[in-house]
Amino acid sequence: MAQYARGSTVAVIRLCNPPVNALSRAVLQALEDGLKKADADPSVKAVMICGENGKFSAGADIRGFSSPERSGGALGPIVSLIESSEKPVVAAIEGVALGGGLEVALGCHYRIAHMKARMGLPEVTIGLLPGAEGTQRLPRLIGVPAALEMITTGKHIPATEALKLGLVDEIVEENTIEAAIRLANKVIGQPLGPRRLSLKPVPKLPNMEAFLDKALVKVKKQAWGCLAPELCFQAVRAATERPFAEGVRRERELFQVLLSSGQAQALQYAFFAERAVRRWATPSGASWSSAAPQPVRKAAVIGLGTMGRGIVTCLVKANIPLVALEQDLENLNKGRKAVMVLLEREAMKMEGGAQTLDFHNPARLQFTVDFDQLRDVDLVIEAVFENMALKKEIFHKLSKICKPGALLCTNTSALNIDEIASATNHPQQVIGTHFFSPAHVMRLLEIIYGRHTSPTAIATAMQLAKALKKVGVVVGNCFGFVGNRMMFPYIQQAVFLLEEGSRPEAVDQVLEDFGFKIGPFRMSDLAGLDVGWRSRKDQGLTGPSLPAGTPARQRHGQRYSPLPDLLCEQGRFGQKTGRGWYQYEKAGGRTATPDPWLLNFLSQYRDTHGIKTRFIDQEEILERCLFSLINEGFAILAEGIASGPEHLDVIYINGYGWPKHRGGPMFYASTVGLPRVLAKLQKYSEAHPDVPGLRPSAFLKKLVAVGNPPLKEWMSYLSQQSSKL
Ligand code: TC6
Repeated sequence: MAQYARGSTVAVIRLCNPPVNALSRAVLQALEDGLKKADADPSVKAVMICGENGKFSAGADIRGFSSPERSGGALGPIVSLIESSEKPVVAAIEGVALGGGLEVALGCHYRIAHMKARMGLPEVTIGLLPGAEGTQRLPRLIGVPAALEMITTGKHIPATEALKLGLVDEIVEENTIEAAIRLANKVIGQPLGPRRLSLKPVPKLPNMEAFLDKALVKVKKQAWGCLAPELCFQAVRAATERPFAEGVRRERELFQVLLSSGQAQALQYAFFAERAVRRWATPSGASWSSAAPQPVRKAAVIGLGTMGRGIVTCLVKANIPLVALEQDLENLNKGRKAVMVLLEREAMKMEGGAQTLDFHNPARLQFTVDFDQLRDVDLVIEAVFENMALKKEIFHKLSKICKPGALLCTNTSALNIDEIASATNHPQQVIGTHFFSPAHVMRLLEIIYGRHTSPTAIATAMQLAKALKKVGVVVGNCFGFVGNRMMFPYIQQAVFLLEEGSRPEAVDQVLEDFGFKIGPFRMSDLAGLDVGWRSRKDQGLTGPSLPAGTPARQRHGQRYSPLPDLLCEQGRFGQKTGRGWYQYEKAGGRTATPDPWLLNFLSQYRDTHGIKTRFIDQEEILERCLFSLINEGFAILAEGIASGPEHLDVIYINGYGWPKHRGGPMFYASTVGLPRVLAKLQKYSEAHPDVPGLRPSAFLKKLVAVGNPPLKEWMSYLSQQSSKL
């Protein structure tokens, strides 16, 4: 709702729709009524619009975009109504003014903001554009370059920057509402024409065309298959080419295109999925609503390899005092140097420079080889080499040294949390925290509870994720957890496709065209083929422990491809050795080019194993890779390893480069239609009966059998599953 109140001469309209004053239909109606009332009341000389609870408004109600009675369409005319008022209207911006909220403020004749307020037009991030005339007003106010940047990236800007850009007229440190009322009183009677943005020309640039052409190239490059940034660009371009009213018409057309695109739905689903996973729950009944986190006043990181360095960096950035431990002085000094380089770089990026990151102070960041220094920490993150014996040894030590309540986290991508916990006296405090490389950049934190992990431990790990500005997703304990477990069949299919006749660049291209930032082979070269090789040797799938007489392309009666092992035996570990699935300009090089050696090698391999090379089309590549990954997702849901499809999607978007505009693998499956996914899996499974990853999961079959229900209903069918699942 919007509350209307009349002071002596200034009418106050307060947007109120907790928690963020989203502009629902009811709010818009009340806003319109308030404006009309103020207009009709001769004693009112000016109007002030503000938001309830220190927040102006986070924009249109995103949930409303999927309902037939959409709230968005009504906003443009209301913004026009504000602007055309014969009485001055002042926006008092506190907290946030985002999307439609900022568009309302752009309709006002004056804008005054609190120092700590943030503003932005983030519609692009949910697959839309500022469709309440924002693409036409903003360039008129702050110029085309700054408007384009805000509209095509959706970034939020602080009030100080808004003032510099001319987006707000004034910023205040104290009471914004009082300041806005003062301003409103001051401007009564002043001409409003110059304050109406729709009447202003778009500021000219000497080389507008050239500027726009260059900007479009940049926007397309960053969009990575996502429609909204380019359509946002086109709407702003219209502002530079057409009068206001025509620009608005163009904006509406483009808005409709986006609104009906599947991408907007996918991005809006992703927005809510990210928020839904905060409300975690486990099958044993522990949940976010009853578990309280314990405070983390001091932490420790063990191991300063690539992962440990990134983890230290994010803890320092989160202002958590920290002890960083290595096994010996040589590794400690190497690790310390690398951490300092990372921190210097991060400090440069932060507002205020190195002053804001206090990492030279040993009381905040201490490097040591002495385990005794861990006695008083509240939380330890172990980030050593992926080796069970080593991890158990460390956890045994930790359980003796750390104080009884300390949370003991292991950064592992696949190892059994329960086995690690068995080395301690406090298994309830042991939890998996799977960071993604580079740990100070990637947003995902997979949080894995073991059999004994306490609800407090889970809540504390979730709280840590929030402090580190990461998305924490709580999942159960199984090999590879959620992310890597779903990745195994995907990678496996990619390699099988090579055996059958495809090429790394063909497979990568299909998946990159789908929207992945990087295809499976380029990714494997980047991560290093030796990592998987080591794990397969540990599992006895290859190397000296493989029993003599094991067929080359079979393990435990299932199809196996030794191709990655053979590459490793040749020293082809990927980028680090300059050769992998591709060749690189040098060891450590980044530019992948197809390697004729590999083509030759593949052809000999096929001859050796009597595989008839066949042409594999793009559809088969895409379906076999993606549907096998999705199939594993259904198995994960059925086993209760994750509590909903949103968890899998949030993991994939934030940790595995899944294109957000496709909403995550499970959302994608729902858009493809489960009957189609099932039919294709059945077809591929019949062609490859020795590949379990292609065998449709029982849960997928069940969902198809009950009529392909919408994603949000999937889990309700699980409780009705037979115990055979
Ligand atoms: C638009 O305006 C288009 C206009 C053109 C029309 C023609 N709607 O993120 P939080 C909910 S498009 C509905 O946890 P924070 C959110 O789901 C819109 N709900 O808090 C959550 O609910 P839950 C353009 C919304 O402090 C709760 O509020 N605007 C909306 O970390 C708290 O949110 C945007 O894209 C909404 N607009 O961050 C802004 N916004 O508790 C989107 C939030 O049930 N919002 N909710 O899970 C944000 O970026 C952030 O929410 C925030 C607050 C920065 C406002």
